[in-house]
Amino acid sequence: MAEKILLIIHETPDGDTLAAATVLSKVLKKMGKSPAMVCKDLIPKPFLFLPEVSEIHHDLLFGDYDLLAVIDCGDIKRTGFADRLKKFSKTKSKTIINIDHHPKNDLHKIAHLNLVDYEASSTSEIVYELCQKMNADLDKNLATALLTGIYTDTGGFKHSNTSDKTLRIAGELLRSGGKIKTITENISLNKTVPALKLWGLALKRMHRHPKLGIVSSVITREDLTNCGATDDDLAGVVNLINTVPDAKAAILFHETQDKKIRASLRTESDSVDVSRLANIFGGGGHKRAAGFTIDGYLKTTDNVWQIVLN
Ligand SMILES: [Mn+2]
Repeated sequence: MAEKILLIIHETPDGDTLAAATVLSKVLKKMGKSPAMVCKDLIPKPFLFLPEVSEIHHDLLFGDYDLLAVIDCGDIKRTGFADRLKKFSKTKSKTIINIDHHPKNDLHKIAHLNLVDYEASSTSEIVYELCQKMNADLDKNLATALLTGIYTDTGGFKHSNTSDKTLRIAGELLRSGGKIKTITENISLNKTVPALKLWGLALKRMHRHPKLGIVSSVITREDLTNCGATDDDLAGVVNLINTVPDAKAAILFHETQDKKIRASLRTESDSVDVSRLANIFGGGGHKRAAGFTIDGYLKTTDNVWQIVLN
């Protein structure tokens, strides 16, 4: 039986990976285990209300652990620790468990156990079922956390990955004392003036491609500085431009801190799979939400935006 367990949260963490990992951490502690959590990147402010987030490390020695659980990562690269993970997988008597709902998951190649459900709305939904099987007692804070993971990955129960099972589980989490209001207050209704200014810029620059029916917008580093906004404020911008009813897909291009361009893709169309487009550029994700990163910067001439490759 593994005692020292490391939970890996994916880079640029979202509500789902954070909720699933923090709840598992708490449940494992109650079972007398010694879990730890690691995430390469900083935790975005809206998720600081989740239990245990203050205990997330940004780096740890993998060799100190018997078991790694990779949470909601989609692929090895997204863990942020690809090389170390591959090395760990080759070490005798060490185990990797992959807990995820992303399709085309290459983690299964190195994981010893895959708890993967493509039909699940979120990894939090899978973790809920795991908790049920382990007879773990979910208090109101843990219920709110899992509800946060489900809420964020379903776009507040608006995306079509919201199944009857998702809503049944959400109902059970509410019955355990989970609070929707805590989630909306922290995540949806806490927009600051800089964040809204940034949204304004993104809306102003929206462009609809006449033939492809793709709606896009751009945000540069300079925009963030001018608005006084942070990277956390970018969350939600692509979902906002994805509200155009007849658009095939929405893409937001934004410059990252490490001088690259991150493209976030969304679609509401049943006939479009944005992960296929993301795959072409070395990215990945789901049918309805995906992303990729390119080495370059954004440039404008006469209100026409261009991606300049480095
Ligand atoms: Mn997820």
